Amino acid sequence: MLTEERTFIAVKPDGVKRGLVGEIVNRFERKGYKLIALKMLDVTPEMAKQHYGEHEGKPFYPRLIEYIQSGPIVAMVWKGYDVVKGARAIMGSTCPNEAQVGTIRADLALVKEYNVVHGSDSIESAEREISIYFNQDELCDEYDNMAEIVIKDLGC
Ligand code: IDP
Ligand code: MG
Repeated sequence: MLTEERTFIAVKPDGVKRGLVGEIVNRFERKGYKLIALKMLDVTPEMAKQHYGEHEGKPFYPRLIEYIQSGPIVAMVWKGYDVVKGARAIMGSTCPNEAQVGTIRADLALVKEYNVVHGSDSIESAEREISIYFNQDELCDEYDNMAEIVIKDLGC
């Protein structure tokens, strides 16, 4: 039986400034994932540190913290079957030149320092990241998603 998960996806400040929000949302939407939350916000220093705590001490950490606060982000929660892994596949590898052609980062980004999109790397990270950016009452899960209906109809 397929199980449903949630993941945290964000269009990073470079993606917002370059006008790529619609393009990036579209990649996840057309796959069939269910959008259950979306908002634009300025990341605070506290949020940035919580989000990227795992990278503290690495050479690129100070620039990463600066980058994620360099303009508004578009924060989202997506739900679906195996969505954590599937969303990472749609995003592509961290370094755009190593990412598979057809992925967001391969198609839309040049360097890993400005790779336009974030996506959680595990179910545990997803739940932690969702709680940094959203309150429970901001998640809108009470509607039907067509892709889920089709899958249920097929009896998977
Ligand atoms: P991910 O975003 O693909 O999960 P992580 O390794 O978690 O990649 O790194 C978080 C973010 O930090 C990356 O998306 C990228 O923006 C930045 N980053 C990662 N590695 C480097 C690096 O070696 N140099 C500069 N920036 C990096
Ligand atoms: Mg990561």
